[in-house]
Amino acid sequence: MSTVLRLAIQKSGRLSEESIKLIKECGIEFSSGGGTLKSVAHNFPIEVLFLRDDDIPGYVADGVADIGIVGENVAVETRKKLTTVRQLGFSTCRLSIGVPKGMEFTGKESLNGMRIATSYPNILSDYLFENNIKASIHEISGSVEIAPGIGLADAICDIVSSGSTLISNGLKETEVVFRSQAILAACPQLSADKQAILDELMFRISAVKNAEKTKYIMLNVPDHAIKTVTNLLPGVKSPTVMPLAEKGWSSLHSVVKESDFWEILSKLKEAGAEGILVLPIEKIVK
Ligand code: PRT
Ligand code: ZN
Repeated sequence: MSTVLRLAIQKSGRLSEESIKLIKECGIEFSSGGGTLKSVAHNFPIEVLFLRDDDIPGYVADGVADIGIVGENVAVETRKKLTTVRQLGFSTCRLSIGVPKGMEFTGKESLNGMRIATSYPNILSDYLFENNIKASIHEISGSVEIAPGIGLADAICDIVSSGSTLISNGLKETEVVFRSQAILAACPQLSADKQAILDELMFRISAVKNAEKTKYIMLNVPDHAIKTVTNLLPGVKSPTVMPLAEKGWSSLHSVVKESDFWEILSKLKEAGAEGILVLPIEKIVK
């Protein structure tokens, strides 16, 4: 039987949708609906396992799965031996200290002597150790944010994204303990065959990630302004310039970062550019 790489992703939760989308954008087709526990891709040597996120680091470290997509917070907390292949840029969040909003808090030293409730005792104890803070950790598995209100703890250390959960529980965010995003993690010992499949997958993921937040731009430019406009559009290498049927005009094609686009738009117009088209890009192979 030919080698298949086993990829573990979250079955249902905050990581699932983006994980599935990423793999599908890599051109890998597999079914992901319903209560599927595993699914074999039909056009790439990969098998997808659908698991609870907390189980992914252990499965990957033990080699039950070869690679997995999981939050850095979970990967680091479990202290499993994993290789971080790359960060994936989604499910970003932070692990922060929250204290009752009326509490005086002047900095991390204020944590000395406190009881801190968390589901992340390992990450928190590393943080306290590194910052030379003596506090006690109260491990709880869920609804951490209610701990101060019921007198279980003085402060909490929990995942924050928008911050609204803290606010609605009468807490304020103080110190950021850890910043997290989804990562692709691998078992430290992969066979050469599996490593080759992973390399191909990584190549595809890079192409998808390079294309994110970039746009393809096409615009008409009077020939005398080509140089000015070219300088405004760095592109992958340099813009493509093609003559238009109308004499004295050319069409320029290039790639721009979406974040730069609005800034250069007015400069492009000033330089005489017209008929500006901006299109999405699916993949960029460098
Ligand atoms: O069932 P399973 O065990 O697989 O899933 P889960 O319920 O344990 O995890 P899930 O799906 O909630 O989160 C998976 C991963 O998403 C986490 O490990 C983080 O890496 C990442 N992530 C990103 C988040 C958040 N954002 C997030 N906001 N995980 C949890 N939250 C929770 C947080 O615990 C808190 O209760 O959302 C609340 C705070 O959100 P805000 O926006 O109010 O600040
Ligand atoms: Zn979980």
